[in-house]
Amino acid sequence: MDKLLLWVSIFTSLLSEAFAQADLKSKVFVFPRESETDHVKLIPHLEKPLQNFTLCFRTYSELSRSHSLFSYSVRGKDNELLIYKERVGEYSLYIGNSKVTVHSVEEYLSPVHLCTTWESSSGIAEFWVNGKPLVKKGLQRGYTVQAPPSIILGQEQDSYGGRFQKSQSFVGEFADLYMWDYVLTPQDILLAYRDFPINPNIIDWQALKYEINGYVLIRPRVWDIDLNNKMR
Ligand SMILES: *[C@@H]1O[C@H](CO)[C@@H](O)[C@H](O)[C@H]1NC(C)=O
Ligand SMILES: [Ca+2]
Repeated sequence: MDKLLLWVSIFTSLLSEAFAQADLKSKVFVFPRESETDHVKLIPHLEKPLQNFTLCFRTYSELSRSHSLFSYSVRGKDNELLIYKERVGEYSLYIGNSKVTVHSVEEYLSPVHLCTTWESSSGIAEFWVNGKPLVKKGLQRGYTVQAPPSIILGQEQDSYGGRFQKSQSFVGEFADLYMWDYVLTPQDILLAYRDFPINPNIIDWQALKYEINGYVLIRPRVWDIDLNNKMR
């Protein structure tokens, strides 16, 4: 019996090492085709439920149809925390299956830096697009986002870790994902926008634990090299 337990624990530690951990600074995940399978699974540093959070990332995509940007599901609730792009300049945040939708002035085919914050005590949700705040909305005041989650990039979960649909998949480039268990100050949001995120304690793009499934590649981020040939 003791031997069995030993083998079980060795097997579990091998399993957890099957996930790569890497510094993806100045790199992107490329989702090069539309599919209902290709995705990246993320392993967050998160054991406790969430009362507050901030989530930031960049995308560069040709999609004009609706698609999933960040899918966080827990057992029994697939849309526990979901960021969904409805169309160019229109984003929805789902918390515990309720949603709010916000609008921004945005150019089709330009890279987007998006931050979303939510605070349980007020229910206030804030979106920041390319360093500019959108109109605040509120949802699920007093709610607690459950953990542990299954977090998937590239597909939208309709069950814990699965049931994807091609029509909701992400196609394009995805980068600079950071997540905190509190609401960042506007100053810190702007720092994340300028590529200096401060102490992301749930997900850190510079020490990312992930597992690629299907046709997803890691490539340098080239879409914001400026004329002096330096990264912003
Ligand atoms: C969430 O934020 C509120 C203030 O906005 C704070 O009072 C509360 O302690 C925070 N909760 C956690 C778990 O950090
Ligand atoms: Ca869903």
